[in-house]
Amino acid sequence: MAVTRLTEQTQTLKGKTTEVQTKLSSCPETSPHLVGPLHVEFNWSRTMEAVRTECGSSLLEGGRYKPPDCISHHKVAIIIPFRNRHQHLIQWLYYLHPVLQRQQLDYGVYIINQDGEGMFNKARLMNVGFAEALKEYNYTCFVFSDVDLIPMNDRNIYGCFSKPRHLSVAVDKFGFMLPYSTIFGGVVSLSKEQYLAINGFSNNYWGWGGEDDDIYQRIAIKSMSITRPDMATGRFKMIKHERDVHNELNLHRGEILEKTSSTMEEDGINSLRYTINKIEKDTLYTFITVDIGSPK
Ligand code: BGN
Repeated sequence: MAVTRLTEQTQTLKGKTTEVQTKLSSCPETSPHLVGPLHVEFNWSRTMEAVRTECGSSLLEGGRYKPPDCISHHKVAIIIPFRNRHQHLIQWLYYLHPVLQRQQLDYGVYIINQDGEGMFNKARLMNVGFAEALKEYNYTCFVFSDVDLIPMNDRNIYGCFSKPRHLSVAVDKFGFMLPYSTIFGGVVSLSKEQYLAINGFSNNYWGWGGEDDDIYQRIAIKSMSITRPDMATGRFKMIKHERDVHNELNLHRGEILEKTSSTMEEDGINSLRYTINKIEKDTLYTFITVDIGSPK
């Protein structure tokens, strides 16, 4: 399908600016720019400024990108729940921007930063990312990623498919294997429809653990299944770190998880409450600082 996009402004001889319409077609099914396995290592330290210089020239403000020569199949908001992980963010941005561009995605990167020092709530931050990204652009696909997970193969597409997708299937930390068959954490993608069908994520997991199993439950309860790449394509490196402060193991996670089927219709994107404290536009990302409240 040919789509018209205003792509250029040209100067006429008389110095007047005219807009030239260029017909763009859909991007190919598989991007010709993919290279496969990637070398990933973390024994370097670049500044954010250096990454901006290296990766920023192709980006629009807020960490936005569209392929210049075709219309992407995927309009993707990448949502990263965040607090106090500046070094990891530098590494994530350095590795991911080139990958996402080789994948010919129409994408934006949203860092959802939990304000304050209260207990961390990753799933609630991911819900905020969904809501805030949609205020900016008609995204059709949402990739939720931990800030410390870097893909080792660019054929692992950060897009959406006919089923919710688990992308980080072979993480070095777990010996490049699934730790258990229903794991659905790390890096996952859901289309807007798939996400809304499960009422987004639970808002009630404070601290570490369980929120990803809850998402899996929601998908299963709605009679959906998940897809995964093969174990070679789905390899990831995790940046090693200590457990964050104020993200202690959630001792209630088991009991909340048992009740998912009876609570999910009332607990999710439809019950999300939050206050945006700041939105900052960097070349490499949109940084949203949010007050998500505290456990009742
Ligand atoms: C599981 C956690 C997940 C976590 C994986 C991998 C729970 C729920 C117990 C009822 N699930 O054990 O949240 O992503 O380990 O670390 O703790």
